Amino acid sequence: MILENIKYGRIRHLTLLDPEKSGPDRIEGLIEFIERSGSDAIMVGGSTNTGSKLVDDVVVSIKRLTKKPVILFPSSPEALSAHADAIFFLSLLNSESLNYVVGYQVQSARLLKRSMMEIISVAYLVFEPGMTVGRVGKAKLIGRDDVSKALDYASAAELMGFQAIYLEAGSGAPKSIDPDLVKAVCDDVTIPVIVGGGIREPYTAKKMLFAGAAAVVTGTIAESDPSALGKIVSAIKS
Ligand code: 1GP
Repeated sequence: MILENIKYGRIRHLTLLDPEKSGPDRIEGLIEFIERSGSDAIMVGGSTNTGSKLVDDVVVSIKRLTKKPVILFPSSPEALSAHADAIFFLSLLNSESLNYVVGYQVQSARLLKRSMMEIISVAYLVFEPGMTVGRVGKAKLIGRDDVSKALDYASAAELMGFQAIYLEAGSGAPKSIDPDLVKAVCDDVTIPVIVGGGIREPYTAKKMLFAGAAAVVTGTIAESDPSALGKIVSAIKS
């Protein structure tokens, strides 16, 4: 089970691939790098308005090239593929739009229940600067060091029964979330905490793990500098 593997430290680094940027021509090279880096799992998603055909094609290609688990990270109820192993069933709790909190989930829930995928309910909290997901998801951004607000949301997420919390600074963020805030959240909740957005340096990734994060996600680095991915994964696992 993927959630169990995240919880017990068997999945500590996840690579996010955006289907729009990881088309069939690039996917083979990217998977080769991911394999060599030692990253534990692959997330697919990220861009806005990605159609299900493209997501499905990318997931099928990835499954053909690697045995690593593939987890959907959908930006919309259309960005799904039954060929993935699991889905982060996200609720963007600090969105001002009900669609991102529960509306899109209502649209896809029955379909997902009939799939073979592991469904992992994740409270998705978007922090400053938020980048595209902050804008598109109409997030009321949480300050990257606003511990009190982060604890309010994280505690609510835990009491509402989410299986994990994802602290997101936004893909391509110039700065990650403050590791001290990550520590405060991890100390306060019993569910696994996943951190992503703006993590490009091995020491930043390591700090997140020291802070108590169960897993770290990197996306941009795999697309812009795949060789740096190995250094991040090694730092996490050292
Ligand atoms: C986005 O947190 C991920 O959801 C990855 O962010 O692209 O900045 O690594 P980066």
